[in-house]
Amino acid sequence: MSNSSEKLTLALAKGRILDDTLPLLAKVGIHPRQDLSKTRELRIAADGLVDEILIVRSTDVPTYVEHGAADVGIAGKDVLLEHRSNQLYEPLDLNIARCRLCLAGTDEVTRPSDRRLRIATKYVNITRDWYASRGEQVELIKLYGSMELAPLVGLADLIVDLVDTGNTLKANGLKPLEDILQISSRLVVNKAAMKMKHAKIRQLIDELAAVVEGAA
Ligand code: PRT
Ligand code: MG
Repeated sequence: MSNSSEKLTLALAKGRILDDTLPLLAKVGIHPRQDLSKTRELRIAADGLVDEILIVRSTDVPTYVEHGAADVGIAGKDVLLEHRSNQLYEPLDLNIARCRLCLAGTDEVTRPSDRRLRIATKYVNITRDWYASRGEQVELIKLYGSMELAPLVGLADLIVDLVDTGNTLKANGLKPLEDILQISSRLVVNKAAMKMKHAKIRQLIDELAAVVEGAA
């Protein structure tokens, strides 16, 4: 069924994942025909194994791939775990955009006696599961950014957020209290595309894997 005329579409997010991904793509001979950091176009033709790159919001990468609007995508493990799709294969850890998901706060965790702990985060599913696995129910406050502010103004007791250098927490008088997960970006593949375009996708996985291995 598979032949070399099949087109392969890759969903990618701007920002740090794109910065770390472009050198990987170049090493396997995939070259976008425009400068992705400059163009305003969201659909960019490419040369090499991938024919087209879609520029989407990082949290939307799993959505594009699970619906088959893109055959493959690159997304943070944080985004994938929070999104919770069972329609995606995750064949390769690209080992880029690494960070950790942390519980953070102003000081040690002191549990209020009259109510549940209040946690502000973008990662409500991951946080709920993590606390549930320790037998604790917490009140979750969903935020879309600037999580560090929440404990400072009494919106939450603690936050769950991504930490790299720790500078953002520090600048807001917070510190990491516990690591929840180690994060890196993953290649994800649409399940139907994996069957229909198997040869090309297999080649992409193998070539990227070789580059990641070499870099390790
Ligand atoms: O920015 P936008 O809202 O459009 O989308 P996004 O925040 O999802 O994109 P982006 O590019 O910021 O992050 C995309 C992915 O990069 C995340 O899903 C992670 O998998 C990965 N990644 C790796 C990070 C970080 N490191 C990181 N440090 N994502 C975000 N951060 C943020 C963090 O949220 C905090 O605000 O950087 C700040 C902390 O950094 P330090 O170095 O001060 O600790
Ligand atoms: Mg961001």
